[in-house]
Amino acid sequence: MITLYELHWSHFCEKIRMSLNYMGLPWQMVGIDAFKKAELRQHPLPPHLKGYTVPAIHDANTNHFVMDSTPILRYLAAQYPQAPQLFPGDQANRDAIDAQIIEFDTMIGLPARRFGYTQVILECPSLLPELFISERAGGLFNAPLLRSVAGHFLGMMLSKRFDFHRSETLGLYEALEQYLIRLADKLEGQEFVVGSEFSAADLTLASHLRPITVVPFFAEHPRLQGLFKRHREIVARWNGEGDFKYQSAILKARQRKAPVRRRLRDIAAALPFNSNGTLAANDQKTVWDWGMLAMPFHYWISLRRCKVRQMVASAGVR
Ligand SMILES: N[C@@H](CCC(=O)N[C@@H](CS)C(=O)NCC(=O)O)C(=O)O
Repeated sequence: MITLYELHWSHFCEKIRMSLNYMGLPWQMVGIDAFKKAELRQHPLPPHLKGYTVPAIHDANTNHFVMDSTPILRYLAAQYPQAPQLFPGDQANRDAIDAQIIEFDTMIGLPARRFGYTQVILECPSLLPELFISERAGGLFNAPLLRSVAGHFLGMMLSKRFDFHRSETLGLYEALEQYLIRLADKLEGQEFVVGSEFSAADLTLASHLRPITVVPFFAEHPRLQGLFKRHREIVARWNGEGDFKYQSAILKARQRKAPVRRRLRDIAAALPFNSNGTLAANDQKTVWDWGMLAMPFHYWISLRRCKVRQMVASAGVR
């Protein structure tokens, strides 16, 4: 049996769940505590990685522990060649799928995570304690007032870890927008992301789009609807669990308040991420250093730059 260690709402983990379902392998999931990561620490840290992250798998059939989503896919494909193939076709096609996945992990997976969490912070920050610390202190953080304070505190920690507050100065929304428009144009009229067969590249694209389904700037973008259609079809088939908690929480929040949108800007920007060859880039920063002192400012001011609450999109706001 394969055990998947995960944070259930993570799109990198959804990528593995869908891949295991696609391959038809027996597997079980174990949710981890993101602060302790005790289940991961029972295994030695793979030497090429800087710290423990999820998804990670332990395969009891081979006693292998594999961390990082694309190395996990490579392992599964090599270990279970009789199962439906994540990397089908000849060697050139397999290499192209692999390279495409690493690019998506880096160019979509990282900024999409920043924007998804930012939207949660802006529209329903009290979801954060439920995601991260609902079991702590006998459920104390589920009490209304504490939950709200803890939500902002966790929001600040996450902003420090992933630099959410720098997105607007980096032009990151526009950079991902431009990347996705190019991708949408390229995939128009093309059934599969790579070659002539369904592959892990299709699953990866579908999972990495999920966080930005809650960001009106992307979700309502007239030129990105083809990508979101692909996302919906693939997750319905290979995941089938419906909305994630953050999607439902944001929908609920929007029944009370208008969504948070962005003022549109006409700027050219490039994504500031580079993969390390066969390993995707990651963007976690240290939380507890002197930079944390500036976080209240960044959390309440920089993070909210360009953002506006508005019921429907207009010429200058989406
Ligand atoms: N490139 C990695 C990304 C993994 C990653 O960053 N996982 C996040 C969850 S989305 C994590 O474990 N975060 C824990 C932390 O930041 O300490 C992959 O493809 O698996």
